[in-house]
Amino acid sequence: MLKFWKKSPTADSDVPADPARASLAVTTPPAEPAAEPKRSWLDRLKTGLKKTSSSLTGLFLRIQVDESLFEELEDALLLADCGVEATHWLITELRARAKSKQIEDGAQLKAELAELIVTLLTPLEKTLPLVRVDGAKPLVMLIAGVNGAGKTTSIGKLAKHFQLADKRVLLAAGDTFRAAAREQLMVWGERNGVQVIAQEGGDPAAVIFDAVASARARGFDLLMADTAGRLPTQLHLMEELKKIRRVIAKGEEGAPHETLLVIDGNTGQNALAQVRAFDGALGLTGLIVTKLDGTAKGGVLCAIARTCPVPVYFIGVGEGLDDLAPFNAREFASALLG
Ligand SMILES: Nc1nc2c(ncn2[C@@H]2O[C@H](COP(=O)(O)OP(=O)(O)O)[C@@H](O)[C@H]2O)c(=O)[nH]1
Ligand SMILES: [Mg+2]
Repeated sequence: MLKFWKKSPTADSDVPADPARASLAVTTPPAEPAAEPKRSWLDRLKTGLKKTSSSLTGLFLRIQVDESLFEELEDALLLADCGVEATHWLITELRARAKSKQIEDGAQLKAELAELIVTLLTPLEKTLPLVRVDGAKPLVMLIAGVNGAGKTTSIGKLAKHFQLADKRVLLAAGDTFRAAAREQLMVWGERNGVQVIAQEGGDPAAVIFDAVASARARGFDLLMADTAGRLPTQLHLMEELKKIRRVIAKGEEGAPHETLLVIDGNTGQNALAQVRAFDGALGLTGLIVTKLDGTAKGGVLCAIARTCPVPVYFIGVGEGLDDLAPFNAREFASALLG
């Protein structure tokens, strides 16, 4: 049985109508308790990437730019999850620049590396479109990823951002394996005053198909479909995801319009295998990289940029409603290099 759920008719009364707030940048909720001053997301990102930034910055304190510095830098980039290809590219370019510009001190070399990282990461910077190319509604987003990557949490955070951009949002609880997953999405829905379409058990493709029909019939701007976590090696589950995609495509012109993979920023080089496998199965349009506030080393974005460049729409920097920020190459590079 399909369940329709909404918190209270007044729940979205705090959604501002000001289109100037339509940017997806981080916003401060009016009712959040102010036990301690909330740090900006950039601060949280910087703290999260501290380990990487201090090991890199430490190297640049050297007075002399010599061969051993490049070698240690190479090791540090590999340890920071940059991967072999991106590390090789960065070091090769850095050597060339150091030579052509006759760089002799660490600070100057660090500035060059920062610019190279920005160059590497900039192609990943892209704004998630909130309207369809054909102008019709709804824009359907399918969210996939391994278990615990942060899919449901990111959907909850995005629902709020989209509402602040004056969009009417509907959520589909496509993780039908676990009752807890459905409940979790409903809690996020409740926090935002957003409706959730859910079904007890059953076929995730059918739940999402119904949600698409409902979103269209009721004029919603956006539909975000959650899915159960799966590993790329679980082939039957990857097939199920392809089926979900096919069924959505039958239900709505051009849908899903966005197919997003959520990656845990702590996954290291395995993130690349995830991007490749999910891209192969679904054709990804974007990524959300979560948990960059914890023990993540951050270099994984360089690896993605170099070997499987799928746009990174958002990065997650905490568990709260506001802890999601649009990816910005320059800010990220500055956090990575401290
Ligand atoms: N620190 C931190 N935790 C996060 C972030 N995103 C999600 N989480 C946590 O990761 C756990 C798994 O998230 P969930 O959304 O249930 O993952 P799912 O299985 O992919 O749906 C939860 O405890 C979340 O609170 C993030 O950006 N930072
Ligand atoms: Mg989930």
